[in-house]
Amino acid sequence: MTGRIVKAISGFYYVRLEDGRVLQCKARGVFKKRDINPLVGDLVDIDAQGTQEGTITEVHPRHSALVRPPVANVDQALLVVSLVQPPLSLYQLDKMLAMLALSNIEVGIGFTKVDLPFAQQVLDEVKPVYTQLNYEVLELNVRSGVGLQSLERFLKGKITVLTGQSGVGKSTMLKTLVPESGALTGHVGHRSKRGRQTTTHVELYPYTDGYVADTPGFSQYDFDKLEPTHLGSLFREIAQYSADCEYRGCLHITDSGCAVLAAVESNQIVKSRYHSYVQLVKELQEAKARRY
Ligand SMILES: Nc1nc2c(ncn2[C@@H]2O[C@H](COP(=O)(O)OP(=O)(O)OP(=O)(O)O)[C@@H](O)[C@H]2O)c(=O)[nH]1
Ligand SMILES: [Mg+2]
Ligand SMILES: [Zn+2]
Repeated sequence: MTGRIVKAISGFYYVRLEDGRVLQCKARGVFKKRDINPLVGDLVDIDAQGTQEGTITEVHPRHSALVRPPVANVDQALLVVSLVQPPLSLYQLDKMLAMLALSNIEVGIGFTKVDLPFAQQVLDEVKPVYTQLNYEVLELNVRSGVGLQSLERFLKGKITVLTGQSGVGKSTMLKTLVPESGALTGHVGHRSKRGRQTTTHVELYPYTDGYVADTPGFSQYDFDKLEPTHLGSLFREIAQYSADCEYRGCLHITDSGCAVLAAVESNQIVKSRYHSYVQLVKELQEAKARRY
């Protein structure tokens, strides 16, 4: 029998079969010796023991694997971003888009809380920036169901991770999509960063013919090791213009004759995006300096 690992807790893997049954499984003893580490998202073969339990006998090849959060075969991420409460940070948004680009994951942006005061104004300002860059942009009020159809279309048939900062509405979204997920949603106070209701492990929930997972957020670990000169390739428009840049290894910050700077000056590159880029270059330079 073949199934998908939807959850992993203290040595047990929960494998969902095609008929919807979920079996609690152990991995074959030999996996450890061979350094095979089954992940949530893996397609696996199992031997069933009775109707509730089984043993994983084979892990199918993965097309992708994230380390933190540990999930295999993710097709795409929905970057959940709240327009207000917590307020939108373009810097955080651009940084997360760059991090997802580094992980090679397709990404859509889901702006939440469109129902709250001033959210529409913020949305009108930022939405064109990202649609222009060919990101799929969804507008959502998960509480009242606004935008749910486009969300369903986005999720259909894919394995999707919901990611984004604390308090933006990921768990609320999951609970709306999959009521039985029992996702914990927190009320955001100003400093509820490490609140007990924050999601801590990854679980895939079947939705339409795909899966959705709420994630505790992406690790910055690999990103911090990125060479500052590579950052431009993770910003779609900067990557495009840097092809015309005269300088190899140009950081696109000071040199005259830099095609990216010229595009910023003529407003072909949006200033807020460029600001995020510059700030990130500085962060990466500082991270690099700390390593030596
Ligand atoms: N007005 C409004 N409130 C929302 C919406 N979506 C979520 N909320 C509220 O925002 C708060 C935080 O939502 P959560 O779903 O817990 O946020 P989260 O992204 O899961 O946060 P973490 O688990 O900490 O990462 C809750 O009080 C939700 O009720 C929305 O579309 N509109
Ligand atoms: Mg949550
Ligand atoms: Zn340049």
